[in-house]
Amino acid sequence: MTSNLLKQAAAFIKTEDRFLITTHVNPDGDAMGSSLALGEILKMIGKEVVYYCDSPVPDQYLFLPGVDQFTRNFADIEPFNVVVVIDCGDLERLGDISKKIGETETVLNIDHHMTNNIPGELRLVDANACAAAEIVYRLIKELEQPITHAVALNLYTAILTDTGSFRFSNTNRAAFKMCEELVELGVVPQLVAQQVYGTYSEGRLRLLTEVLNSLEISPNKIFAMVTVTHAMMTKTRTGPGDINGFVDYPRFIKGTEFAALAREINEKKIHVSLRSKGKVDVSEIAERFGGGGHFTASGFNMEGTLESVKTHLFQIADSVEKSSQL
Ligand SMILES: [Mn+2]
Repeated sequence: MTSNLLKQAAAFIKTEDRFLITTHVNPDGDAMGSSLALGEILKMIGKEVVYYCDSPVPDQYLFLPGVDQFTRNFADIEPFNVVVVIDCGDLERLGDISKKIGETETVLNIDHHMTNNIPGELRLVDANACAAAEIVYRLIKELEQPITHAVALNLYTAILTDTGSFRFSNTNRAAFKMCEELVELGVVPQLVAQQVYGTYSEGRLRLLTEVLNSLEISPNKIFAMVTVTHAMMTKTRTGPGDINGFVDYPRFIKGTEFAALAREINEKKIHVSLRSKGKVDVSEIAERFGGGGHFTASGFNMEGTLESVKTHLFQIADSVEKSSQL
């Protein structure tokens, strides 16, 4: 992504009045924080902003300044000139709003996924960015706007969560540089960590025990997976927003190279999240099934039952070992 592109995007923003900001279903900290940080800045320079996300805001992100402005009501949204798509590489992951994308509005695409099929000319896509928040940060600097406490809190949360608390391979120098500035501006890391990681509902913890019990490991030990069924969520009174981060657990096992969490969307459709320790390119695996993502974090939807998806994934685990030097 060139600095010229940033300049173009900033110049374009100045000429427009009304922005719809949207992000992927089952939003994470980057989706929420990046959207709110940019929206707050746009408002500061006199723009009208509407936030839309197809899924409810997960409990652990309800503390983010401005988060109550997110709407899920499609009918409430009046026409807009610009739609800003943040942290989403796949049109399908936008949910209902994807039908509107690219009709008449100009699309500003802000993302850090390696694969990105969002239509539109204004593409601020950088796979080397630690989070969409890094690109939002650069755009804010280009717009020469001050970072308020609310913006700082949103950006910090986005970077903290998308880097897995500075543990994942996307953790870069920019992440630390930005966070240093954001802490200087008043963000208290301990308080954010408490909100994000210390506010499990009883249901979420009970769901985690069910999910961990579903653990299966491939015979060659390089792949581990867990599953989430409808029955588990009904029993624990939880929803898809409660499984954020659970896919990390099978990856924690010593010796595994990649891991999956497979969740029943309905009886015939499964969502699979994939994570890698860095040797196996899981975006390539997701692409085979029509999905995408990053080298170490990706996902896809697949028609079929949990059992059929498992069979496919274990076959892949077998072939990955044979085709590489793991
Ligand atoms: Mn992200």
